[in-house]
Amino acid sequence: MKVVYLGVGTNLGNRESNLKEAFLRIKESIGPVVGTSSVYETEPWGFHSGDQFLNMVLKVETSLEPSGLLGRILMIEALSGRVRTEKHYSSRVIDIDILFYEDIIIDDEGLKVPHPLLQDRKFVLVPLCEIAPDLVHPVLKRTIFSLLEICDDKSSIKKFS
Ligand code: PH2
Ligand code: MG
Ligand code: MG
Repeated sequence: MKVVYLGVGTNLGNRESNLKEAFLRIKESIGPVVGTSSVYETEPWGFHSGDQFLNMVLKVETSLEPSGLLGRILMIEALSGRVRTEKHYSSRVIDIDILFYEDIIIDDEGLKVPHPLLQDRKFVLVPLCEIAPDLVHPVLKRTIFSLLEICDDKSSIKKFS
């Protein structure tokens, strides 16, 4: 089994049930969820919208290879009613991002791991730091705790549950 960290976010519809549904689908089609952060209410990062996000991070065990994992994620997003239209950021019912896949580095057109912007986003670092403060970023060679310490993202993020 491989250990992966997934970031989950939603800012449309019934956000709490979107997260619950994603959690169940991840458990069923990716693998056992062995770590769960709190849920945070966060301001949209990188675009303007009145719709605040709920974000959380999950630690999941899986036997899927990275490409298979991405396939399952896209399937779960589609089943949850996600429609991909614009190229830029926009509101969405569910977004599931691969933050880390073991300590593997992937730099393909369609898949970049670790997630290339995770160090810039408090909505990822704060929940991640709750469940994996000592995890070392394989490219930046720093722990999540220290990445959070030096992150200058000023957007608002507060515990929701
Ligand atoms: N996801 C984005 C862009 N901006 N902002 C917040 N607060 N939460 C997100 O999950 C998020 C975002 C792109 O996936
Ligand atoms: Mg995302
Ligand atoms: Mg995504």
